[in-house]
Amino acid sequence: MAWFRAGYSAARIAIRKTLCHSGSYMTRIQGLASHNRSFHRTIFRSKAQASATPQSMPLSKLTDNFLDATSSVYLEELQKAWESDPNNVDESWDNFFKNFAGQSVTSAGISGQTIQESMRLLLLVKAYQVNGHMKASLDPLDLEEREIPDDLDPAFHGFTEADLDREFFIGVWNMSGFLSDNRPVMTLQSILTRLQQAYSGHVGYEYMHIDDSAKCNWLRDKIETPTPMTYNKERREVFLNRLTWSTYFENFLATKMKAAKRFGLEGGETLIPGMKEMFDRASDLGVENIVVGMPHRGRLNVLGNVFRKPLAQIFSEFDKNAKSLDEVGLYTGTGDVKYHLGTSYDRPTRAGRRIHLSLVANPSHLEAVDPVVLGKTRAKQYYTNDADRSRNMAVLIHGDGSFAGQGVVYETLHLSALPNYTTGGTIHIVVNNQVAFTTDPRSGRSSQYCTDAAKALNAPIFHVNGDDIEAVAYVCELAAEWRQTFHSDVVVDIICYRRFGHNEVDEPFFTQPKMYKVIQKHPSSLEIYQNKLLESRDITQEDIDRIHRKVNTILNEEYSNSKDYVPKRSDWLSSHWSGFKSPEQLSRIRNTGVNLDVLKKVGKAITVLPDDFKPHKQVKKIYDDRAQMIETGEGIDWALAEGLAFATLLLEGNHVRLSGQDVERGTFSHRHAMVHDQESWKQYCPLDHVMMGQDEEMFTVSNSSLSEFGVLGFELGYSMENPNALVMWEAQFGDFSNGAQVMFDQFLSGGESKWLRQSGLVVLLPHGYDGQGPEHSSARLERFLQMNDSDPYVVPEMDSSLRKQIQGCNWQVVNVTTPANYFHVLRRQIHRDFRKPLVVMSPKNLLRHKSCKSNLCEFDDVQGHPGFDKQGTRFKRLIRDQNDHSDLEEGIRRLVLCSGKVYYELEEERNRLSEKDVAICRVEQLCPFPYDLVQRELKRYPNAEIVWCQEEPMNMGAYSYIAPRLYTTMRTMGRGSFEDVKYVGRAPSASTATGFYSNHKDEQIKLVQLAMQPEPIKYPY
Ligand SMILES: Cc1ncc(C[n+]2csc(CCOP(=O)(O)OP(=O)(O)O)c2C)c(N)n1
Ligand SMILES: [Mg+2]
Repeated sequence: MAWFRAGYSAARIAIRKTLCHSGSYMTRIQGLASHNRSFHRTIFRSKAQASATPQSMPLSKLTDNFLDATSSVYLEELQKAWESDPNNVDESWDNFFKNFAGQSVTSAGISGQTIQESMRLLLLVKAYQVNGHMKASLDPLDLEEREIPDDLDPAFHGFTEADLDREFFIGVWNMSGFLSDNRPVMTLQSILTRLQQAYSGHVGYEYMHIDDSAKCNWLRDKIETPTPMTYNKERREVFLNRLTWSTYFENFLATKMKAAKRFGLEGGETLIPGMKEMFDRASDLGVENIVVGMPHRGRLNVLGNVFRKPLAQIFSEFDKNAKSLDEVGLYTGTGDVKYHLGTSYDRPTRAGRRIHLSLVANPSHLEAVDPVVLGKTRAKQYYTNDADRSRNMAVLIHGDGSFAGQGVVYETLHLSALPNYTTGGTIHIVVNNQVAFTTDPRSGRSSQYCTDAAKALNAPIFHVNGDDIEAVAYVCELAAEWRQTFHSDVVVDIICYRRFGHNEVDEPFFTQPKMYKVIQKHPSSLEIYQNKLLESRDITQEDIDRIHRKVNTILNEEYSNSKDYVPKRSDWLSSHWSGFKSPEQLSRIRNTGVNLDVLKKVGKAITVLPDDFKPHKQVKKIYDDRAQMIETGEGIDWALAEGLAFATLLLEGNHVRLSGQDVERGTFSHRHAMVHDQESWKQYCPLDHVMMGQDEEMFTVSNSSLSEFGVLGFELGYSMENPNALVMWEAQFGDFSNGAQVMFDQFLSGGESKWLRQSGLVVLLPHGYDGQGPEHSSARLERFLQMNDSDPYVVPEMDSSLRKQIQGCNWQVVNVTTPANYFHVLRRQIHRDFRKPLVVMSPKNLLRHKSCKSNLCEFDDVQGHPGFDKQGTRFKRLIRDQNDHSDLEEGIRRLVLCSGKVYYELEEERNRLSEKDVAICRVEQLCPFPYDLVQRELKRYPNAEIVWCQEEPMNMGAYSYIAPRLYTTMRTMGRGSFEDVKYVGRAPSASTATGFYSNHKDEQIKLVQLAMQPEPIKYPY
C-alpha cells in the first residue's frame, strides 16, 4: 500500500499546483505556512474563488483507496477507469462503485443523483470527519485565526447553491454515522448543517488518524447522530450547580487570600464539572478507583470540589502560621507547598455509588508525575485482580505548554499499550489556556495542537470550547466511554483561557496585552451558562440566586471553621500499609537467611527447564551450571543469588517485579530470566514456577521501552501502592539513569520527607571501571550519596536494638561485592516494617568474576555457617578483611577501606605482593554509613594508616561522602583528624573515565599499587 499513498501525495501536490495556476487559490496557499500553530482568524473564501474549475490530472497519478481521496477530478477519472474495467481501481473503490450503482437505481427520493455526485458528497463528509475540527469554534476568546482547509467547502467538491435542496443518498457499507448505509436520504443543506453541527461546533474531533475502522465507526456513531445531543433540565441544573461551585471556589480564594499563590483555574472552571461528569460516567461503567495526576493549575479546586477534601482544611493550609504537627511518633517530614500534596477520598457519584479517588503528590516538575500515576494504577490492577483493567483507571491532567513540551509525556504515552505497563487506557485532560507562563503557543510548540503527540498512539482527541459546559461534559463522558470500551488512551483538550496571570501576583499584560484586553471583557463560563439557561427557560433567576446563596454560605462557614481547624494524624499510610512504621518508630532488624531445604527446593525450581524445552545451547549451559551450584552449594554467582532472592520472596507471598531495558536477558547476558525455545520460539520463565499454580504476574520480569524517566517513574508509582512487593528498576548502564534525574531528585530522594509516602523501590545501576569508556563506567555514585540526608558530623544511635539509622535516612546506597550479600540486601528490603528506596551500584565484570562467588551456606540461617553471627544471617553492611584477623592486630600498618569491585583488584595485588600488613575492608553499605562497624575495624587495627581507595576520580565516587564520615568516626575514637583520612584513587577529572583502554589499565594498576605501597600515603595532605 505504501506506493499507493506515495502516489496519492504526489497527486495532491499536483492538484494543488494546478489550482494555484488557475489563480483563485493563490492567496490562501500563501497564507498557510507560518500561522498554523496557534489559533488565528479564520479566512473565508469568496464565492468567486470557490468556483474555480480544476484541471484534470493523468490517471496514473490518482491511485488511492477511497478513504484517502479528496479530489473530485480524481473521482471522475477513477469512475471512468472503473467503468472501462473494475480491475483498474483499488478494491475499495470497486466496492464503492458497485454499492452506489445499486443504490442510486433502487433508492426512492434520489433526484437524479449521479455516482459522481455521490462520490463528491462522500468526500465532503469525509473532509469534515478529517478536518471539521479546523473550522470548529474552539477558542472562547475568538482570537483563533486558522486556515480552513479547502475541502470543507462544498464548492471544492463541485456543489453549487442549486444543489442545496436536492436529496442525496450517501450510505457506504460497513461505515457508521453519516456514511452508514441505513441513513435516510437527506438534502444537501441538511447534510451540511449536521456536518457543521457535528464536526465544527464547540467540539473538534480528531480521530481519523486511528487505523481501526471499528473504533472510528464507534466514534462516528456518537458524533454523527441524526440530531445534535442535548441535556435535559435536570442534568443542566447539575451542571449549573457544579460550575457555580468551581467558579465561586476560585472567587472566594481570590477575595480571602489575595496575595497567596494558588495557580487559580479562572477561565478554565468547566474543568471541574467536566471531571465530575467523567468520573460519574466512569463509575457507571464499572470504574471503582481513579488515580489522578495533575499540575498546579486548578489543583485546589480539584481537591476541594472533585476529591471533596474538607474546605476548612484547604483554607487552613493558607494560614502562614500553620505548623506541622509535633505529636509523638507522628512523622511530619519537611512538607511541601499546598498545591503539590496528594490525597485520597471516596467520592459519592451521581448514581449513588462511591468511587475511590487518589491524587498522587507531585513536584513542580511538570508532567513528571505522569508515569508514576500509571505505575500506581497498574499496581492497583494487579492487587485487585482487575484482569480486564476496567475497575482501576488513570486520569492525567496537563497544561497545554507542558503537554507539548515535556518529553516524559511521550514516554508515558508509549507505555500505554505495552503488556507489562498498560493500564487499559489513560484519560488525558488538557487545561489548554493557550499560554504557558508567558509563552504563546507559537513559541511553545511546532505542532498545530498541543495534543498532537497523542496522535502517534492512535488516541482520539476531543478539542472542546471551554466556555461551553455542556460540550465539555459531553466529551468528558465520551472519553470515559471510550476508555471503558477500548481500553486505550484518549485526550480531552479543553480550550480555555487564563483570566489572571500565571499566578495571582503576575501581571499578564506585560506579555499578552492583546489577549488580556479580550479576557478583561470576557464573561465567565458561569455567566454564559446562566444566560443560556435563562433564555431556554430551563432555570429561573431565583434558582440561580438560590444556588449562589447556598454555595456562598458553605464557603463562608468552612472559612470560619478553618480558623480552628486541627490537622488530623497524617494520612501517610493507606490501608495496605497499616502496621508499617514511620521513620520515628523503631522497626526491629530482622534476619534474612533462609532455611537450607527451602533454598535447595526453590533453587531447583528456578534452575530447571522443561524436558521438551530447547534453549540456546549457551543458555542451557548456564542453567546446567546453576543447577550444579545448587546441587553442590558452591560457587553461586550473582544471577543465581538474585534468582534465589526473588524465589524466596515469592515463596513468602511477595510480589516481585523487575523492569528496565533488556532486563529479561540482562544487559550483560547474565540473567536469562526469560528463556527462549530455539525451535518453537516459546518462552519460559523459571521464576514463574517457584510454587505450584503460581499466578503468572506474581513474578514479573519485563523488558521496557527505551525510556529511563518514564519507566523509572512507572516503577516508582508501582512500588508505592503496596509494601509487600519487591519492585526493581534496572538501568542498562548506571549512567543512563541521569535521563531520569527528575525521578531521583524530586521523588525518590525526598518523596517520603515531602509527601509522607514510602517506597521500597530498588534501583540497579551497573557501575565499575573496566575500560569501557566515559559513558559506561560510572553510575554517578557521588550524586546518590550527595543527596542523602545524614549529617556527616554526627554519629547516630548505632546500638542494634535501638538503631533507626536507615529509617531516619532518605535512601540507602550500596555497592555490594558478593552474591550472598546481594541476596540479603534484596531480602532486607521486604523483611522490615518500613520501606526505603535502595540504590544499588550493581556490578558488571563481577557477574562472571572467578572470586565473586558465594556458597549456599552464606544464604541460609544455619548456626555456625559463614554469615551467621549471634543474630542470625543478615546483610553485611561492612565486610571485614577476609584474612582471619583477631580483634586486635597491632602489626597492620594500613587499613584500606573500599567499596565495590575495586576490592577484588586490591586483594589480587595484595596476594601478588604477599602483603601481610595491609588490611582491606569493604564498605558494602555506603549510605547510611556503618559507623559502628567502621569503629570496630579501626579498633582492630590501632596502628593502621587509614586509607579510602576508590577507582573513580576524586571528585566522583564515594570519596567526598566518605571522608567527613570517616573523620567523624575517627574523631569519636580520638584517632586523628580530617587530614589523617588518606586517599587513593583517580585524580579529579571532568570526564568520568578515559576512552582509551590502555590508559584505563595503567590507571587501574597504578591505583592498586599505590594502595599497597610500602611508604605512607601522603595524599591528599
Ligand atoms: C519541568 C518544568 N519546567 C518548567 C517549569 C516552570 N513552569 C511552571 S508553570 C509553567 C508554565 C506551564 O504552562 P502550561 O503547561 O500551559 O500550564 P498552565 O500554567 O498554563 O496551566 C512553567 C514553565 C516547571 N514547573 N516544570
Ligand atoms: Mg497553559
